[in-house]
Amino acid sequence: MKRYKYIVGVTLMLAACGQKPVVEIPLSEQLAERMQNLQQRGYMMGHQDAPFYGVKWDGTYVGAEPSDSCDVLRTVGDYPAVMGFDLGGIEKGDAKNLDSVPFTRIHDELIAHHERGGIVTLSWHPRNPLTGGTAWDVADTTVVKSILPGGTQYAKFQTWMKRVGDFVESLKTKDGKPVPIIFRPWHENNGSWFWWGQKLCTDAEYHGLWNMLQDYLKDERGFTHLLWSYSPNLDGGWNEERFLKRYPGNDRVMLIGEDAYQWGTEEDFKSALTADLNFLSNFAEKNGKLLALTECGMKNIPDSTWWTRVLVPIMDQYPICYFLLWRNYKEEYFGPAPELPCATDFKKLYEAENTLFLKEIK
Ligand code: BMA
Repeated sequence: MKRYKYIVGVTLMLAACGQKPVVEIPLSEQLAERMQNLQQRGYMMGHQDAPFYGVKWDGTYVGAEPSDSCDVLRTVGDYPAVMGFDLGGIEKGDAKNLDSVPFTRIHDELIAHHERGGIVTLSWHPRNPLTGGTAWDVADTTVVKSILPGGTQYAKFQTWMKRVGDFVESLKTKDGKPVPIIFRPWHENNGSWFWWGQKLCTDAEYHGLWNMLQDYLKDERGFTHLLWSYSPNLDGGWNEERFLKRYPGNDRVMLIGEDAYQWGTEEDFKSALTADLNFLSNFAEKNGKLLALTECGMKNIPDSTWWTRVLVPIMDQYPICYFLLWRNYKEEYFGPAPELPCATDFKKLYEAENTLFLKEIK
């Protein structure tokens, strides 16, 4: 990671002397350095789909202007530092994503968050290219194979990648600069609930899938502003041998993390997350990668002190850059809202010195 500092330092020196730097630092590396520096001060708070809807309100997606509302803002008076958005549906040329948010709104809100100084991340829940079902359609185990070279759905998937590429390319600031994005495809791949999951493809097919998308966006489209993030699901049993089986490789990944939800007991969650973070933080350190909880939470927060009692004491022990709570939707929410009993606990989390929200990272 020190490399980023060096390159940025040299470039700034040259710029100060009025000279055009020889090397242009990729935006993804500039973002990595920014995140690494911020990590020295603590971890950023992130929220999925923050500006579109919340537990008690629905933006109804009208109007072209980015909104100024979100549940985190309503609860603590500050935006999350990180906002997550999902591309599911873009592959078919749909006007709205899988959660009914128009892509025009995603486009505007993502840029707006970047322009207000925040950090943005994109996930993708593409439909099943073989059956036409959702990302969760896992009845057929030949889907990944079908989109790789020689497969029956290869041509179709090339079009799907192009649509992703076109949307990503459209994410530019007013002065035409690409917005740096933490890009997080093919997530939770150690589970078997997505068509790219553990039992749905071989290790080689998973690598083929990852590489095909990455090579397309990186080499064919020339995108250097994507910070590639690898995020399997909470596992509880990582060791190097198991983890490396589907890890895309050090030259292909800048951030590692995992999606960690408490679905069962608190004890199980705590022990699995602690075991995973012991492994992941060592791996990240050894290989010069950023570390994050790329998704996390407890659905509908039945325990109103869950964040400060369960999550925070674990996160405090590791060099995590950010944690991203999943979306706040009416019957399924993971973040705070002023109307909820967990609001008090979230304010406590907000006030802790090592939790970073937008105002603290600008
Ligand atoms: C899942 C759920 C779904 C949603 C999907 C993509 O975890 O929240 O309701 O469609 O994420 O956002």
